[in-house]
Amino acid sequence: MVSITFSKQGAFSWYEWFIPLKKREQKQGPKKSIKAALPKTANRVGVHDLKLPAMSNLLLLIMAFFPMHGPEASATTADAASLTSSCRLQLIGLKCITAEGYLTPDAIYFKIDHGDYVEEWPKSRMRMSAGDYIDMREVNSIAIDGSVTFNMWDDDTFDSDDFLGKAVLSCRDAGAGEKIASFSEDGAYYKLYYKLY
Ligand SMILES: [Ca+2]
Repeated sequence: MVSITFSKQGAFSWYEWFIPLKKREQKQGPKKSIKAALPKTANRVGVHDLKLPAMSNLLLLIMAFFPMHGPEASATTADAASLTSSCRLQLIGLKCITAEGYLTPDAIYFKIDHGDYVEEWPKSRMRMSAGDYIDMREVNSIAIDGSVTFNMWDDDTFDSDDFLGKAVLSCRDAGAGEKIASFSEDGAYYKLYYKLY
């Protein structure tokens, strides 16, 4: 039996930690990878200060303190990477807090930079003044490869268009629920609500 001292106050026996696991093993068979993943010596930093977690959280704790190496860990990392490499973007809405222009509504459009190409969207212009909100939940979702950059522009009729800011929408936020991108160049202030999944 391996016993590891975490502090002067006492020692933990790994066996005590795994008693519930032992009970599970009797029903489901052994889970050898858990013990195999444990190093011979433990990092002393902070371990003792942690409350003993519920068994369901224990594995997460162990993985956080003792990063694994080897084929299993590589597969896990690859899975995580593939989860963040592509996703879908659903726009929710666009809010104008402060318009760039003050005599006429802004004529908003985006240049969406996908990395290997840029598309202008929408083809029409979104006329917006302070306080306006455009519901975009009916807009078709689009596939994202890693991330896209939304560049917001105000289409001016008689001079060059005004750049109102940019935001990177990343698949790292997939599943994180509603997000907000702010555009605040040139005196304007817009909020784009969206989610990635
Ligand atoms: Ca303008």
